[in-house]
Formats: sequence, structure tokens, C-alpha cells
Amino acid sequence: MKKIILILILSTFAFAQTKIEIKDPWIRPNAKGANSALFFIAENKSNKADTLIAAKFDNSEIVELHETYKKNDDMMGMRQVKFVAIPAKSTVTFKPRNLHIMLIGLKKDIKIGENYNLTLVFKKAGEIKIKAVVQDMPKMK
Ligand SMILES: [Cu+2]
Repeated sequence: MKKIILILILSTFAFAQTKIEIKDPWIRPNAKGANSALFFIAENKSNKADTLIAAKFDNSEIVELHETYKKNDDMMGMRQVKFVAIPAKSTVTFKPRNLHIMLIGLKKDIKIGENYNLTLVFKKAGEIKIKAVVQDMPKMK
């Protein structure tokens, strides 16, 4: 009987988890005191939706989840969002002029070619550590 209960607990735990894979993380170079941003592809391989709720970076004063939106005058603006949903069996791309992680108030110069450790925090998948390369804006397609 004990064995059955244990299996039930374990399988419930397994179902509550999601599998999120982070691909191609990169951040923009900038000088100390300025802002940067983190971009990546988040792939949810599980059949449960998950939610990105926070990000951590040791080298900036503030880290925020941001989205880009079109203002009334057709200019592009950006604003903080509390979370970003990552639906089941789908991919969400964080890219320039779209979703991004805003790194506000850099504590040091962030230079092209360097690598930085960051952490993404998901509601179900928990903390995912990533290593992002510093590179220029990709060419517009
Ligand atoms: Cu932003």
C-alpha cells in the first residue's frame, strides 16, 4: 500500500513539471551605467503551459520582463510585463522589437564576445541557468 502511495506522489510531481529548453541566449553590448537586454528562444516541450515570472543577472541593478508595443503615434515603445506565458508544446521567441529581458543599469561594461550567466525563473520549471554570449544586433531580415 505504501508503495502505491509513493508512486502516486511521484507521478503527480512529474506531471506538475514542465520541460523548458532555452536556445541561443544573447545580450547586447553596452557601457557601465547604461541598459542592455537579453534575448533567447524558449521552447516548452511538455504538454503543460508554463510561465516566465522573473530573471536574474548579477551585473545590472534591475532586471525586468519587457514587451514592445506600438504607441498611438506609430512609434515603438516598451513596457514591463509581470509574466510571459509559454504555452504547452510551443516556442516563444524573445527578440529585438519584441519580448526581451531588460537589464537596467549595468554595473560594468558588457563587451562583444564575452559570456554571462543569467537565470530565468519559471513558475513550474523553476530556475533555469543560462550562459548568454554578448553580440551586436542581428541584421534585420
Ligand atoms: Cu525594454
